[in-house]
Amino acid sequence: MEDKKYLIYHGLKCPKENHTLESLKYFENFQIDVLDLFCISYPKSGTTWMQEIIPLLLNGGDLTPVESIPNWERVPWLEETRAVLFLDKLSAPRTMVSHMPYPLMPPTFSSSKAKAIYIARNPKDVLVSSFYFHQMASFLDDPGTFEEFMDKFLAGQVLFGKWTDHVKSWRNTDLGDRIFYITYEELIQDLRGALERMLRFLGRQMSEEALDRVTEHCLFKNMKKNNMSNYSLVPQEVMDSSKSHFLRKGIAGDWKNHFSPELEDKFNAVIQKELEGSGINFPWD
Ligand code: PPS
Repeated sequence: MEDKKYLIYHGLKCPKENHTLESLKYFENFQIDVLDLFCISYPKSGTTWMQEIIPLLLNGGDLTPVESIPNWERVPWLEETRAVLFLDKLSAPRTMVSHMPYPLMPPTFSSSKAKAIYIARNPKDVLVSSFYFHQMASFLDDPGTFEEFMDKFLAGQVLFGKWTDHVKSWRNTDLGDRIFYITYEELIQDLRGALERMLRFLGRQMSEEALDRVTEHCLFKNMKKNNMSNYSLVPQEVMDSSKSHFLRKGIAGDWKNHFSPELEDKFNAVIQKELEGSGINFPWD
């Protein structure tokens, strides 16, 4: 049955607000350049944060682009309708984000030399963040109660499918040292240190002073004020900031304010079973 709000792509829900058959074709046929850089995330894991961080690491810490170009234009989503408008205009290295699982990446991605950064976040906080996002974004279904939304999340009936499928798909790649793994929690704990590690992965250098500036700029309290990144440019009828802000709390562990002990047991049981044998260890385990 045709869904009003979502396109179903290889079984994954993609919002029609910013995904079309054409945009997904563009994604599939995208010709990857050796210098391209991908930032991959399951939704609500720190995508917007990376759209702020990466351009600054690549340009030596010049704040001009992140303060003058909207995040979806400076680091576009490869699968979204806006990619075709903005990607061709970017100078190398082109940087883009994607919520796609690894097996759906454009066929030339794995044989290319393009690099990828994968950011993961505690799925309990992903769930909480997504719950509020569904309340404020008119292009998404009403989430219902928190428990109802958790059931949908665990069943993978949410944007881009199951969280566990996503993280597992990106751990089992043949990308070798072309991929760098980082977590939202590491950025929260030591942003400067995480930026230094990403700089090394990207083969870039930055003065201590520039690194201080970038770190300060990318703190939640400062990014929240950046109109090019806080989604205040989006009309209220599309994202209703009176219900929730896109840059909402920006902390690790907000799930503790939302999970009862019963919900925590249920959530842990499903996630642990699905990650069993994967060999993946996360800092929140
Ligand atoms: S989306 O819709 O997939 O693009 O969302 P995404 O950007 O991946 O995730 C949104 C959450 O990331 C938080 N965020 C930050 N946290 C800390 N510091 C900084 N600088 C930052 N920037 C974005 C944002 O607030 C959302 O998390 P919650 O928990 O809802 O606050």
